[in-house]
Amino acid sequence: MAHRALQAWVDEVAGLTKPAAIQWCDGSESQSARINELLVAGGEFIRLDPAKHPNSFLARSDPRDVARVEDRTFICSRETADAGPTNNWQAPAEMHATLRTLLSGSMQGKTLYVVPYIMGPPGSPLSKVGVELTDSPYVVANLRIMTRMGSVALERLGDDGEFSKGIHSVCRLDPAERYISHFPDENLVISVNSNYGGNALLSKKCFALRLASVLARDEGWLAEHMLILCLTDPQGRKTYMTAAFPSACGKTNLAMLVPPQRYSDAGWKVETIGDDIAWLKFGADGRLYAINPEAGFFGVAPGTSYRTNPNAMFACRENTIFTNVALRSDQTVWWEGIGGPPPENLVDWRGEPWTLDSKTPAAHPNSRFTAPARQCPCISPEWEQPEGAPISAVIFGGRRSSVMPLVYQALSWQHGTYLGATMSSERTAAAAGKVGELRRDPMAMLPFCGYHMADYWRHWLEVGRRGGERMPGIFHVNWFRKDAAGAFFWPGFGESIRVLKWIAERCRGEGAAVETPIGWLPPPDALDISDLRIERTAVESLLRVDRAEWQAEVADRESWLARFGEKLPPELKAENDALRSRLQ
Ligand code: SAT
Ligand code: MN
Repeated sequence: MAHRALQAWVDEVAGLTKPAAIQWCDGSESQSARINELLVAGGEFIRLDPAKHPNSFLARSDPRDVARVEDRTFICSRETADAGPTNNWQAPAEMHATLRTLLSGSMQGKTLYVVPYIMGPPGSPLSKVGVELTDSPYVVANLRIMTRMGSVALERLGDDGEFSKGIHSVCRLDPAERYISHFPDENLVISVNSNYGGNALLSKKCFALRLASVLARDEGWLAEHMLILCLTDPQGRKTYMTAAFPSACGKTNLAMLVPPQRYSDAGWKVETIGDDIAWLKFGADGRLYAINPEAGFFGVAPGTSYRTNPNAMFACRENTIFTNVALRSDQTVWWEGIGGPPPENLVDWRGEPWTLDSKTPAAHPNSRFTAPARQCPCISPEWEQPEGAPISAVIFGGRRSSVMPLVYQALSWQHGTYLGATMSSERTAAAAGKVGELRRDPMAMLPFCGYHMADYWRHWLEVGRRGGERMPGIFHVNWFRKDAAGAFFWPGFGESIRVLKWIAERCRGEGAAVETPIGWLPPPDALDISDLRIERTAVESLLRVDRAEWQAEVADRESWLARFGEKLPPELKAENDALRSRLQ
């Protein structure tokens, strides 16, 4: 190993955790096959039918370890104020002491895997290297899909390249001793007592969002919880867009949108560059370019079907790890919402027999597929382009049954930053808390911003000033507005391309819009919906801006913004005040 600092760090962690062996992951087919075999032999992986799901496996997690744990996630910056009111903070020295005790001898009898990986295309100036030290072969198998892992990363690192550090140990999976701790000043994450998703695959939320958001602040770019897509029109013109929605708002479905027949016949296309995370940096021409730092999808299985998202279904046909889904007797997988009636007999996500009379879901609601992005039929041929994709539109959105129109455009970057900062969504049954309750989730980054949220907004404003006229337009969408009977006005799914079309037109300086107190809205005729079976009155309801409702919204935003105290950028307070007066 030529990289002395990396070798020294591996030695130090091994000295503390006392593994029986150390294995460097090279990313090769043969090593990956050996690790998968090991997982099968140990009962952690069940091999699926090799014809129907080649090289694919089912894993079941500990039933108490099935999701990210926000209350056990810490930002251990030097000062409390650097973490801000939306993060848990603990002093770095204290947290290090706690973790040292937990990690002491935690890998005894196990193998410590050294997993170097690149976030982003290998040749891209926007990419960064991370190294995760883990005692979980399950994590290694997932990282091989989710990142560019192994020798390719060591090559990029050379003798002295910089890298982000992650230490992960399964320990005893004790929920009471679970810590997902970030040390932004050391570019380090330490995660103990969980082996699930974003708690354990440290490349994803921990590095690519929490630590990267801090690097982005210091280096003048943006690390965002956004999908990236390319919309191509019949003239062949491409518009690249990013979109940030809170969970359960259809981000993966929008990223993989299938246009309705009339649109695809006419030559419209939506291609995916990423479904979860975007890193955006200025190019030489002063525009913002986005890369997807990941190489795979860690998608929610329930609700995914050939009807709702055929592209995702094709993506996870082979070389895929399924976690906490149900198993059919023919060694294929099943989950609620996969389409068709449930089979009579299943093994549920806990490994227990499941029948039609069972009262609990067969697949865990947060069950997942880990699938290579390259297997997605609608993956953009440009998705690994080193320079990234030039972004024309940034879309925010949430699940709101009232108030929010189908789509509108911000008046400026500053106004758009305010839209992002006050973004909100109603809770669904999938998350803890009261269903229907409004939760503010700025830029969908509430659990993922690695520093003070108000400083993050200030950074957004600064980036906007730097980019000036070249910045993307900012838009807000809401597919979830309901009528008095509680039915959705908007059909959603593929039909949402009609909204993307208007957004692309606006980005080119075309597309009709009316200025309202909240921003630019399409007049009903500017949306291409003549062939949609939707009443004119429904369209008007979707685009209605109700002053009384908006005045209540402004008041609620006022108290939300006030939570950030002294640090709140005055521009955002000014935007809320300006909206209030425009509504009078
Ligand atoms: O578990 S992950 O953080 O990777 C996915 C999610 O919860 O959004
Ligand atoms: Mn996400």
